[in-house]
Amino acid sequence: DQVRVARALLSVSDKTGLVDFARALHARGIELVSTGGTHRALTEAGLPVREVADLTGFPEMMDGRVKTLHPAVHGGLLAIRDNPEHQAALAAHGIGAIDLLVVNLYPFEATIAAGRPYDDCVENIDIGGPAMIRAAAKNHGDVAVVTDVSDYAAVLAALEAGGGSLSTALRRSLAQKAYARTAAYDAAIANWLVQHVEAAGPAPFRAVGGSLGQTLRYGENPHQSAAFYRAPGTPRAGVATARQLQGKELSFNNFNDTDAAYECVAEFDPARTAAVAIIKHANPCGVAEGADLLQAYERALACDPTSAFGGIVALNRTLDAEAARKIVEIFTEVIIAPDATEEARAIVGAKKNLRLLLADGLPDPRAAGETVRTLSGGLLIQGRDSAVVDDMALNVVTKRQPSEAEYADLRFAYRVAKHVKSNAIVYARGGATVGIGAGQMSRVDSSRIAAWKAQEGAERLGLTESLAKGAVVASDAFFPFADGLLAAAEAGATAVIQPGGSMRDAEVIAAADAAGLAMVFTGVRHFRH
Ligand code: 93A
Repeated sequence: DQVRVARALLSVSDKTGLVDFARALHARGIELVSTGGTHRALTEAGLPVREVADLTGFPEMMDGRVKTLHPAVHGGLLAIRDNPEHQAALAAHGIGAIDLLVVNLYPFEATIAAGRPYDDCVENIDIGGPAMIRAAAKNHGDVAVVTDVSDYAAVLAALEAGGGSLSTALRRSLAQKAYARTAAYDAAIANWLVQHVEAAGPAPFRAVGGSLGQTLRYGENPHQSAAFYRAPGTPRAGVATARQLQGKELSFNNFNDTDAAYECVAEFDPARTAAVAIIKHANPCGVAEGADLLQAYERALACDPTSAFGGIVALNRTLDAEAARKIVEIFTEVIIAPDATEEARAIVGAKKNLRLLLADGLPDPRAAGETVRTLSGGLLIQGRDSAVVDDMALNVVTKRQPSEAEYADLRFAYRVAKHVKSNAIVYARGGATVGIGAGQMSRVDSSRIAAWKAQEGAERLGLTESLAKGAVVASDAFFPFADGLLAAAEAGATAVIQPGGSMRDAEVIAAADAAGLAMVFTGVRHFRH
């Protein structure tokens, strides 16, 4: 499995270590061939070296764009040594085999990093280099390909050890490295070029292999460009796969909010209960279970009807006429459901602008998958939060055990809290949210907002007691101090669900006991940002 190296072709932009490497090859009796600049460098160092032009019978032309793109080069790289037909072709056309290819590419990445003009960047796209590299790497059964200056020493050592030959293992590993190099090179070109097509189309999903779903009129704000990309592979049911039956084109914010809404409502098993989530600015402003969708919608709406105006409504069952009739009473941006009855479609149809999306099923909340976001100069990728409260071991840490009804509400509230931006505090009662505090930097502030919402809800109904009274409360992460918990107790909550794990858990548990609360720890945090 050793291949004897008789002839090497060197064509390098980065000439670091070139002369020493070539001198050592020459000392082993290896014939050297190279392209213009490389040839010059070697000649100046006093090494005997042939020009590629000599092999091809063509001069380098078009500013070097065509140097090595010729059968005399590619035939020499691709011919299989023990294939008689290949050998006959070499002989017939006077082509000599090339056993070692040493190439590093035009510095495209460095050129774009230096912010050079467009045409300079284009001129630094290497064509002949990658073509030779890929040819030699394909034929690694007979050819060794070196694409990294830092491999020169190892190759020389291997030649020494092999008495002028290179092993299969080495050729194979060099080939692997070679394809990784040309793949990264092409990716760099594609990612650079994407900025110069369709008004700054966002690149991240292209980088991970997505496909353009639709270009959007603008992004979160009118001065931002935007597009929607489908993730590669088989997508989960949801916004990306949904059919839009009617209404205006979805905006960037619609996509984002509709996704948040549908992921949230998908937490509720339609075989167990009807459920509705109403979303604004990617946060739920009301989530409820119900005997049917109409009841669930009315209860979800009651949580915060002001915020629900212009919201996104997600349902976990086939949209029926009763629910549709109620939903269209107020201005709604988008409705998304697994399906809709004919009658419901007709009712929504009367509202021309209202977008109706049918997703053909609910996404599995437990499914694996990734979430991707950009940061300056990179991407952050993580597994999606597929934890579901039903699978968690709920640990009662207080003297008082939650009642059956409290347990049901604790689970409900934690299910919702997963879909509320951190810090998340959710008050719930009877399978409906009554106060949600989202996206605050302080957990106490989220608690205050949630309690205040529950108070407002009571006032709307003409009640004197806050809706937080007798409710349960969920927190997406542990209470770092007893104050957040005390605020909830003061508002009237009777039971608490939270991950636990604070240094001060003992203090928080003591406060819960003192207030007569029941508290369960889930051991699973639901941060969402
Ligand atoms: O312009 S090219 O794409 N056309 C070619 O045929 C070609 N062959 C080799 N660039 C080509 N190369 C590249 O030239 C090599 O990849 C290497 O980076 C560079 C070496 O040129 P020189 O020896 O003239 O410095």
